[in-house]
Amino acid sequence: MKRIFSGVQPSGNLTIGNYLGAIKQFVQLQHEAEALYCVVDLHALTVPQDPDELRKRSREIARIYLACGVDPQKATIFLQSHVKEHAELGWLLQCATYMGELSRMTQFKDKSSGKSAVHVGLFTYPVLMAADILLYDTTHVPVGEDQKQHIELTRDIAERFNHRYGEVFVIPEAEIQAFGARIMALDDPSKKMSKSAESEASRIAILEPVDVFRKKIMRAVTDTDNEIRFDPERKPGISNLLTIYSLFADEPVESLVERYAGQGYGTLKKDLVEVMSEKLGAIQRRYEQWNDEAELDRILARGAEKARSLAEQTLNRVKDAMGLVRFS
Ligand code: AQP
Repeated sequence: MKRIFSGVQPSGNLTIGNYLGAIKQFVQLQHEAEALYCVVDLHALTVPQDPDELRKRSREIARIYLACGVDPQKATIFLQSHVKEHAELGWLLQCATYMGELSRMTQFKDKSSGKSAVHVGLFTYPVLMAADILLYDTTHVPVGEDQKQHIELTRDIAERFNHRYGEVFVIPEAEIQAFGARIMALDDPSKKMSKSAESEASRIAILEPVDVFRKKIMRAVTDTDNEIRFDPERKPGISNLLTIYSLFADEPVESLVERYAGQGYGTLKKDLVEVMSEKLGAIQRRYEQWNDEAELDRILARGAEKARSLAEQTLNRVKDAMGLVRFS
C-alpha cells in the first residue's frame, strides 16, 4: 500500500518554491494514496521564532494546504507538536544515528555557517524528520530537491535499525519531481528560493498581492543577451523564470521557448505575472474563504487523532525492539 507523508515548516511565509516543489504534489498525490500532511512546527523551533508569529503561521500553513486544494476528507492534516510520538521517536532514533552522519548534512552547514550560536536542535533536526516519516510506515515522501539528502539519511537510519532489531520500519522513498524541484531565488539564481532568506526580493510568497510580486518578477536577475533559451547552467535566471512559468501554466518549457522566440525578456516576464496572478489569485481567494478558525482547529484535531493512532503502533514496535518495558 502506498502511503504518503510530507510536511512544511512554519518558519516564514510560504513561497512559490514551497508550492511548486512540494504542495502542488500533495494535492495530486492525495488521490493516489493515503496521505498525511503535517505542519512541522517542532522543526521551526530549530531557529529563533517569535511565539505569537509561530502560532499564527502554524495555522496559516494548514489554511494554505486547504486553499491549495488538499482535501481534509481525503488527506490527514495535522500539527507535528500535537502528536507527541514524533518527539519520542526522534529521541530513540538519535540513539541510533551517528554524529558523522549529521555533520555531513548540507542544510545544517548552510544554516549554521557564519553563526556564532547554533542550537543543538538544528544539528539533530534531520533525525526528527526521519521520525516524522518512519512513524507512519510511509512509502513515499513528496519533497523538493533540497530535502533529498535528509530522505537518504532517513533510509540509512531505518535500514540500519531493521538490520539490528528486525523488520520494524518501512523504508521510504523520496518522490521528487523530475522538473521544478528546485526553484531558484529571483535576485540570485545560483541560490534556492527560501522562505526564511533575508532578501525579500529573492522570493514570492503564495499569499503575496500581485502588485508586490510584479516588481520582483520584472526585476528578476537575468543575463544581458535577451535570448529566451532553457539552459540552467549558462542561463540560470531566465531558465528559472521559464520553469516557474511552465509549472504555473501547465505548459511544457519547449512550447514556451518556441512561443517567446525572438521576443525580449520583458514580454515573457509580463505574461508570467499574468499567469501567476490568475493561479495565486485563486489560491488567495480560497484562503480567504477558509477563515473559520474553529473549523480549522477541528480539522487539525481530527487529523492529530488519526495520526496519533497510527504513530502509537509504530512507536510501540520500536520500544519493544529496543528493549523498553511496556505494560500491556
Ligand atoms: N526553492 C524550492 N524549490 C522547490 N521546492 C522547495 N522546497 C523548499 N524550497 C523549495 C520544498 O518545500 C517543502 C517545505 O520546505 P520546509 O518548510 O520543510 O523547509 P525547507 O526545505 O528548508 O524550505 P525553505 O523554504 O528553504 O524553508 P526555510 O527557509 O525555513 O529553510 C520541502 O519539500 C522543500 O523541499
